[in-house]
Amino acid sequence: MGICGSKTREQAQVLMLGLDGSGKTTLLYKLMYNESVVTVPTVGFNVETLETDRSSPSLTVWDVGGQKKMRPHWRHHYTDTAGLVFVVDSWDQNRLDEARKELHRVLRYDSLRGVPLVVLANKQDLAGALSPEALCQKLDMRRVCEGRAWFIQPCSATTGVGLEEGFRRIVYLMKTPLKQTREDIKVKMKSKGFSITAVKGIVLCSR
Ligand code: G3D
Ligand code: MG
Repeated sequence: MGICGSKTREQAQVLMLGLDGSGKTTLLYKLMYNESVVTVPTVGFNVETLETDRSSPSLTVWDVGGQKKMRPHWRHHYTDTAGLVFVVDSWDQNRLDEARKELHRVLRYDSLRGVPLVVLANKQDLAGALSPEALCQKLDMRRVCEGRAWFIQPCSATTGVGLEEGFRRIVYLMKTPLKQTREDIKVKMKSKGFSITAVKGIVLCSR
């Protein structure tokens, strides 16, 4: 499911969704090039490859436009998706209900059943941004993610804080059986020596 072998390298498709303006494109380019780019609303999609170490597949990250008119196209990307990243603007509480509805709609698709999810609680640099715990409640995560490995990662695409960690989490969840992830993820990651380093926009995961 979404991880295809090749002679050279395994590839896993990570689908990054979220409302328009949540910060998807900004965070992808911050992660890749450590640069703050001026974005325009994404029409269509951006695709970038994040390299990992050889024990993990490299990630093909699809940043699909989040405007209302683009959302019906999201489902065309579901079939080959090994990991889902849903970006939320943690500061804009006016659009949280809309974000919740879209997230729940995505998670109802059969082809995404059991696919691990990381919610990136973006824009944590802004005063008044909701905490991951508050988002967890507002997005009704525990109920809607029953039977799925998931994690909420606070981050800021502007400063870069939490971005690598978020993608490290999705790799971890993709590689680890759900039963295991139910235990304390933090402890497990620490004990496995799971680490990540960004070098010139390349993400390296090692265990
Ligand atoms: P999208 O790809 O999800 O549609 P963009 O979102 O990456 O285009 O970002 C939308 C706006 O949010 C941009 O501002 C961008 O600079 C801003 N943004 C993204 N991430 C963060 C963040 O972590 N913190 C803050 N403070 N702003 C962020 P503009 O002004 O260009 O619309
Ligand atoms: Mg965009």
